[in-house]
Amino acid sequence: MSRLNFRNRDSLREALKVYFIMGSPNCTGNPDRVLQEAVEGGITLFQFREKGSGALTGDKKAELAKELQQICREYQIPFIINDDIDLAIALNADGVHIGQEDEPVAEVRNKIGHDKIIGVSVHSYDEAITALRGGADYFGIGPVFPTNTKEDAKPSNGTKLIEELRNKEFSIPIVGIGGITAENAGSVIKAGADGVSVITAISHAPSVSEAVKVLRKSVLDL
Ligand code: FQP
Ligand code: MG
Repeated sequence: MSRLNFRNRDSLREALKVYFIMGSPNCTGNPDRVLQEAVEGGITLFQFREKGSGALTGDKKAELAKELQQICREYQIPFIINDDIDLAIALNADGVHIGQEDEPVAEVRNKIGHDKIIGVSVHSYDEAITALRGGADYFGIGPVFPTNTKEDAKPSNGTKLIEELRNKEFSIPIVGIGGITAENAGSVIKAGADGVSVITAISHAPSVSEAVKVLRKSVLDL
């Protein structure tokens, strides 16, 4: 089967536009159903982040990951795994997302190979330089706005770092994260991000597909 090269910067910029992150702790209902509705609504990228209170582990985590990966495949949406490099390799996921407390980017690149996406969370200019040199494909920058989803979230910093990196001629794809909604998504794109990443704004919406459509509009119709 021929595949798109998701690591290509322009493909990645497109994929980052409406980036949904989710695991079972973020869903009140069935995670498969939530993702199914989200892909129908038009998300462009998905990250499996099985973390927080009640998170699945071991075989149960891997089972859920496979189910969600299958849904992504049907819609040709790249499937990224948060933190768990071994699971990403086992499932032949399209990529991984790592933070500053996770394995160094260069090590992760050695493990997963050159055709996989590596996203890295960065909170400063220095972290950005290190991640870029290590071989990151995109940066996740946030929290842009206050968020309750992540227990260890840093204070929100607005779009300052996104603007700073763009002013310093960083051309790497960037996605904003943290407290983003359809109302404030436009400001994140205007600051220089290629897309927005959300958990709760989609997973807790009364209508998941409607929430995705509204978010899509706020990002794509600028
Ligand atoms: N940005 C993104 C993305 N995804 C993430 N998971 C994070 C940032 C946060 O390691 P990290 O990454 O700091 O914390 P955790 O592992 O708890 O998520 F860019 F994809 F939107
Ligand atoms: Mg992490």
